[in-house]
Amino acid sequence: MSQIQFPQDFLWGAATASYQIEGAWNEDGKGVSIWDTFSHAAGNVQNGDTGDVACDHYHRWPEDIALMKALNFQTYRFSIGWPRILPTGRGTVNQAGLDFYSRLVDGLLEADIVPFVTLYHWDLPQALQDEGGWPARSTADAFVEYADVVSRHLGDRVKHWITHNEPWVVAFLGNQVGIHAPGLQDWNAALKAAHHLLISHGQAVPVIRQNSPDAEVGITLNFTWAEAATPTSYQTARYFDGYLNRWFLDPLYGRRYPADMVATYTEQGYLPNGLDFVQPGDWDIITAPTDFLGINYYTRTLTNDDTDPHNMGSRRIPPQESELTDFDWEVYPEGLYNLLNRLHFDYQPPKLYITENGACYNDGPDANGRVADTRRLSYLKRHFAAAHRAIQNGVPLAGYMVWSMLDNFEWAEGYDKRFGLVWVDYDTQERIPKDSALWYKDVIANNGF
Ligand code: IFM
Repeated sequence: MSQIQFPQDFLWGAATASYQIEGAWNEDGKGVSIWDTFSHAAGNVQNGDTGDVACDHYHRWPEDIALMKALNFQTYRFSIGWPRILPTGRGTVNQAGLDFYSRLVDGLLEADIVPFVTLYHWDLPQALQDEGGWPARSTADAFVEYADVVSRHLGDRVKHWITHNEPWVVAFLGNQVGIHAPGLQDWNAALKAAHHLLISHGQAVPVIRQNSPDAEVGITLNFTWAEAATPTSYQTARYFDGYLNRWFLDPLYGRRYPADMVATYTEQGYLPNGLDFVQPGDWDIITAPTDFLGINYYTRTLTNDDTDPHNMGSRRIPPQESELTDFDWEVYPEGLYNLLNRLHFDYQPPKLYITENGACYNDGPDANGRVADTRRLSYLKRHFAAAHRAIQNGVPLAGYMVWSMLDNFEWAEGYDKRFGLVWVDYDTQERIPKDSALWYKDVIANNGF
């Protein structure tokens, strides 16, 4: 008998993203993405790693589906590589790309696994970057064209759609901090990118609905739980909440951009022409009703008097006694509990899914080929329990997707950081379910633990 029982129909699974696992970077008519360009340029990714081969999922997807089935997954969240579908971002459609995802969706359905599709998980066609990327409004139009092509083709079988994954990361890590593709350091460009990502989301929602009747459509944001360790750093914690959470949440839920952040960005000179990128009608577009909010949660932001609000790197000051993952992120399940309550009571999305939660631990196989990742198992157990407590408070949480199904290409960190439930040997492409995966299999079977 489980002590923690999740609601009936709760959807359990795991997530990945195209560039992080597929490989086959230049096969079957695929165009070049900004991550191909960025990872191929020296100095951008640890060890010069690229996604050229990654987990070779493009060729090994039947084996990967069999693994998911063996692990009891009920859903699989994956993203579509835009340059596989529209190699130059718009116009000519690459049928081979559509066929790949069509086979993947059919394979999942045959295995009784619900396909949960993300349209944009960061691999923008390079041709669109050459025309200005997300800071250019025309990229939003191209996204809507892409969303139309994909949802027309897969919409009969895919019934869960996420427009964007973590638009904050796209806009700010890519265009302001510069550690992600395309590698710019320009605040104003990042704020424009954020707006155009929101616009493209709002414009795509009705298009997807039209092409995929009865589907659920939503967006996934990355969240932090921002707290002040000292009373004097309260403003700094609030700044990080605004920068990371509210800049996207508020417009999506009808509150427009948060006034405190607009004032700060104006003072800093990041908005020399004000919000000139906001056009008449934009707020109506951005607030297109959605069916769910996707939540990606990993850790909290804890500020103290040394935290510099204008330095991302200084935003996490874990207390000395805190437990850290192998990415040095603090393990803080209470942050997930707090966040779920806050989102439900403050913004009221009709439904929530945890579309990513998990941890980087680099444990590998022992002499017997077993991967005893006890720390990941413990991390997941405590976060599942936190989510369960939130459900008991009335939070309409409908599913949980662990990041990630496989160890994979962790962006600027390359292959050094492992988040998978399943170990990947990048030389042989062997997959080994870790102890956490075997435990998770039972959690799914019992709908609790
Ligand atoms: O690997 C990423 C993923 O692509 C987006 N969310 C966070 C994960 C871990 O950093």
